[in-house]
Amino acid sequence: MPKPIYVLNGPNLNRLGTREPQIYGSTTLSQVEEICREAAAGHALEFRQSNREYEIVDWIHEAIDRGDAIVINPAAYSFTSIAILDALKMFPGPIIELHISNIHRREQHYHKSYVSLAATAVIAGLGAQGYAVAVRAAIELKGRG
Ligand code: CA2
Repeated sequence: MPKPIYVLNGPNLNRLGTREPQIYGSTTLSQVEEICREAAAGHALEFRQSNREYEIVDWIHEAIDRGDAIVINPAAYSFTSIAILDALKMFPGPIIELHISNIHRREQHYHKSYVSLAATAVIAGLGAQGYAVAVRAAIELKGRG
C-alpha cells in the first residue's frame, strides 16, 4: 500500500484567491488541491490547511508515522515556528517547502524561513503551479529512498 504525500498549508491560505492577486494570483485553495492531485497522477495525497500551529505539528507527526513525503507551505509560520521546524526535523523523507510568491523579493520579515533549515528543497515564486512542481519533486525524491 503506497504511503500518501502530505501537502500541508498554513494560516490564511484558506482565503487564497480572494485578495492580493498581484502577489498570490487568483487561484483558490480548492483549485490548488486539484493542481496537486493532477500532479500526483493517482499517487495517494493528503491535502490539508490549518490556521493553527499545533494542528500542523500534529499532521507532521501523522506524516512521520504514515507519509512518504511532505510538501509544506507554512505561510507566516515559516518565519516564526520553531515547533514546526522541530517536527519536520523528525521526518525521514523528502520535505519540499513551497511559497506561492518569491519571499526574497518581499519585505525583510519574509526572508528568513526556519522551515528551510529542515527542507530538502525550497520552491518560491512559481505561483500556484509551484505546487505541481513540488508534488512531482516529492514523488521523484521519495523514490530515491
Ligand atoms: O507566498 C506564499 O505562499 C506565502 O507562504 C504566503 C504567506 C506569506 O506569509 C508568506 O510570506 C508567503 C501568506 C498567505 C496569506 O494568505 C492569503 C490569503 C488570501 C489571499 C492571499 C494570500
